[in-house]
Amino acid sequence: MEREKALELVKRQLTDHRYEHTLGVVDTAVKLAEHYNADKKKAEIAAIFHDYAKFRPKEEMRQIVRDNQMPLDLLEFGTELLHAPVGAYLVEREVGIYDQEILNAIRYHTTGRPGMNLLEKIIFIADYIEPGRRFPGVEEVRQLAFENLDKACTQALKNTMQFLMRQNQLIYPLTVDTYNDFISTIKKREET
Ligand code: DGI
Ligand code: FE
Ligand code: FE
Repeated sequence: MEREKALELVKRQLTDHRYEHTLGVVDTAVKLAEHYNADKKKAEIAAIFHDYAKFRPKEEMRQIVRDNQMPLDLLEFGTELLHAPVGAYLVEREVGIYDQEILNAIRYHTTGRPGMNLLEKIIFIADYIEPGRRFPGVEEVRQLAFENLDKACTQALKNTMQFLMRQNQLIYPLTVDTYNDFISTIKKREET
């Protein structure tokens, strides 16, 4: 799909602020794809659509989770998690994107998952470091992103979990699994 067509389709789904965030994610994801020799076109499309479902009514998202064999525990960990898997579903159904790599990058952009591939890591980290992001610790992850993508993901996950814990929020088990997977992968790599 052409960039301009994709942007037009997603703009209608988002607020102006969230659209600006999306443009930042696109720019960052394409730069990371260039840097790490990933598929730039897939990175661009995944970034454009990563928050496609962000403003769907909560009940519609819950219904989509229940009706489509998505993990039911998603419903117990707060509504913020739903837009990622529901986004992957809607981008396939409403936009007609069938590329599983793109859909998985959207599906796992909030929690990550163990064994993430390059495209998934790029979207995950581009979402975290795009120029509009201003939270504590983001500068460190911005630096790491172009030096060591796995360490950048680990740090982003750590920051997110610390943020959630400070607010007494639930941490979704997949987020913890992703963090552990990065830690053990990095450990093994440094031992050899
Ligand atoms: O959609 P964005 O705001 O661009 O970013 P995102 O998709 O990473 O979503 C961030 C939100 O998701 C933020 O409010 C924290 C929340 N979140 C991320 N991981 C978890 C989580 N919420 C819970 N309850 N558990 C998690 O593991
Ligand atoms: Fe998101
Ligand atoms: Fe986002």
